[in-house]
Amino acid sequence: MLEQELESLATTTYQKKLADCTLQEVYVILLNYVKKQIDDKPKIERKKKLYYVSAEFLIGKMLSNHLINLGIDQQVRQILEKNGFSLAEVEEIELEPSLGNGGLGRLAACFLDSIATLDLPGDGMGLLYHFGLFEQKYENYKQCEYPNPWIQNQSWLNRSQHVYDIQFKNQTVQSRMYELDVLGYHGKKNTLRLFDLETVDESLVKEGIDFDKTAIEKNLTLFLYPDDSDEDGKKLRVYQQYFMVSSSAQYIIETLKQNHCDLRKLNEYVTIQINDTHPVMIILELIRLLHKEGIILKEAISIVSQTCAYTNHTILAEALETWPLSYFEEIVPQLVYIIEALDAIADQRSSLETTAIIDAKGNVHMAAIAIHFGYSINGVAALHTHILETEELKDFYQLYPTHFSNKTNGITFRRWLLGCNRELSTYLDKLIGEEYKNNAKYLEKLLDYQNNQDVLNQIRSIKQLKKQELVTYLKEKQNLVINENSIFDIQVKRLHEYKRQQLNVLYIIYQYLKIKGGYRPQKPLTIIFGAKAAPAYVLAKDIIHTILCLQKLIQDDLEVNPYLSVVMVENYNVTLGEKLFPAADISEQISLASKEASGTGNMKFMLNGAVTLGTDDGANIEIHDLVGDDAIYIFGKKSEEVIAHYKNEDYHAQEYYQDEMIQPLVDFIISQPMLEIGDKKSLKNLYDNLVKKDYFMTLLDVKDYIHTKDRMLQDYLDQDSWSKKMLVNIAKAGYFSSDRVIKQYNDDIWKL
Ligand code: 26Q
Repeated sequence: MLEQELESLATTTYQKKLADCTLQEVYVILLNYVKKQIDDKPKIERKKKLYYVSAEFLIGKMLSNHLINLGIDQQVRQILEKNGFSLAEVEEIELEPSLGNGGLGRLAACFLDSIATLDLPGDGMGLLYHFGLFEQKYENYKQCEYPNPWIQNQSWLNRSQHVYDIQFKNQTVQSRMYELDVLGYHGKKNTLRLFDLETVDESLVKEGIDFDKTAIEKNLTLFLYPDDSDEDGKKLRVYQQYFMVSSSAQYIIETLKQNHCDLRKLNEYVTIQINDTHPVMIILELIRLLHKEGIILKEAISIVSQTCAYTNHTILAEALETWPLSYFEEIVPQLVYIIEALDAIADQRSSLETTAIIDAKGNVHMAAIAIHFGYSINGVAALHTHILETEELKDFYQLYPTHFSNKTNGITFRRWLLGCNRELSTYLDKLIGEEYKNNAKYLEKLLDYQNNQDVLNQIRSIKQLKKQELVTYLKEKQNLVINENSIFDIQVKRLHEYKRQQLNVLYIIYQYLKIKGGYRPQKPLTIIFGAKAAPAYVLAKDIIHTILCLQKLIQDDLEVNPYLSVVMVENYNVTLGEKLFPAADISEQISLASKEASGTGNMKFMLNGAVTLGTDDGANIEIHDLVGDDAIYIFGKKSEEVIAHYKNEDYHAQEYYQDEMIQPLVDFIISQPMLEIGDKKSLKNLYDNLVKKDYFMTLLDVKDYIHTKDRMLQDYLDQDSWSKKMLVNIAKAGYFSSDRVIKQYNDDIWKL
């Protein structure tokens, strides 16, 4: 049946038999077949609808995901194989949509999957960036950035007939909506709506990722978060944000009117989840549009306040957006009277400077708008929410205690288990049954087998298979050579000082020097990194440079390379993540306690049987609570101590650097062998920073990190006890299904 349909598509499209098609043609046949299947699926409909507004949706490739959710992946796999193809090679044709930076964008994608799976009506709203986040390449051991065009002629995107005028002070541009189907697991569908500038001009980009930042009518949807280190870049962000929220708000109101809904009852029909501060202007725009519809301002403000909910993803001060009021005057003056009205109301509710919308310097605090004029605010892990309530947002918490709640993040098991680790999921199917696919809690059934030798062996051999697959893939794609019989220790995430890739760097140096001194580890270790640095983040790029220099140094050192290697994969993205998580033995989650709001990579590793080496931060704490002391390795200072150091200003890197164990490690960064490979300025910058500033307290935790990691590597050698740790991690990962989180959002916040 399915096979006949694919054959007939091959005939009508290419006048060939399926077996004679090229991979490209097979991909297009599958694309069209799946799109048609999805067309026939009903939309999820109820009285009230959720709009999840986000500047990022890091959705990953769609083909396999759709096949899984349609329940036809096995069948398609077999048909392809019968005709001489593999699904894996067909997947390679599809380009990954480049619509996010990291955690926040990937979370939005997992949430859409779970919302549809739970049969809740909820659409994503965002932007269609043509070049998305830059593509990373290494040249001379340094990160270089290139545009990342990902929109193919034949793609999952559907162009809609919805076009909106977006009014800026100096010009009006048009926004067109594109749609992507979001399919629930064995279920119905929702839509991801992405807005694009009608007059966008890709030819504006000539070399690298540079372009004329002032040509708004051509550039608005070219890139995700263009470098905002200069004035024009910052303003472009304001243009992008307004474009996104005005398009979304116009679509929402148009839809309500079509359905003859009373706009005064907006909150009975609509709820809007604002993903971080980036879409906060939707509050202002909705108030403006309701006011324009004849609703008095005061009432419009009240209606919108009952409709919007905000999620905070970070406590890093620099990420909490503020814009000078003058930007609004210059770009979207129609919002200024609303900001001033909201500011006046906020002042009446509290006279504290910490909760002001417009501060004394004339800056507009986007988070303050969302908290005063929304009905819910949540953090993304227990510790994170606690810190928001007691530290960062404590004055808001005093004002609106009932608006605060915690929603610990989650991940979709469709992509992060069924999709990326079919061997593990089919093994689980046989062992514990398939209930866990609908209720991830059932993964705990696996605990019954923690002393079963055969099960432990099976889990270990699946891990070995995934390691071999990764080795083959990275050899083919990036010409990297990895010993499949080594321990795979993986740290993949955006590059940021607070995530402390530099701590891992110091461990590498420690291990390198030990081997140079005659130590011979029993089992070789491969430390794998993947990370992009923001183009203007100099120190982050210097850390990448240091890692690439170490990679080269160790690769060329015959004395060391049998025991230790460092691999930094290029252009880490969702697709690479799908290969890396299943292959990991050790999951590095080593942020400075209090700084990583949640983390979600930690959950993907855990679900695939890696053991966490982490600090008491974000969701690591909840992983620890679930798996117990024996199946996780926790080190470093607790968040209270870290927060106290910041308050008392009593952390001085210099004092830690003086230590006889630490000093040689830091010094090695600017040693002769490193300088022979790398760039002095860059290496020296990292060295100086660690010795003199070290804002994220790397040296505070380095000794504990080294000792804990050594202990972990030692424990790895006891294969059975290690396999048991793997099993416990998999069994307990059910809590981190995004289905659980979405149910909580719906029960507590959306009430769809
Ligand atoms: C803000 C202003 C100017 C320029 C850029 C930004 C900006 C861009 C992206 C600020 C923040 C982001 C992204 C943040 C992010 O990804 N946060 C992560 O969210 C995850 C999902 O909740 C958490 O698991 C991570 O802990 C958190 O770091």
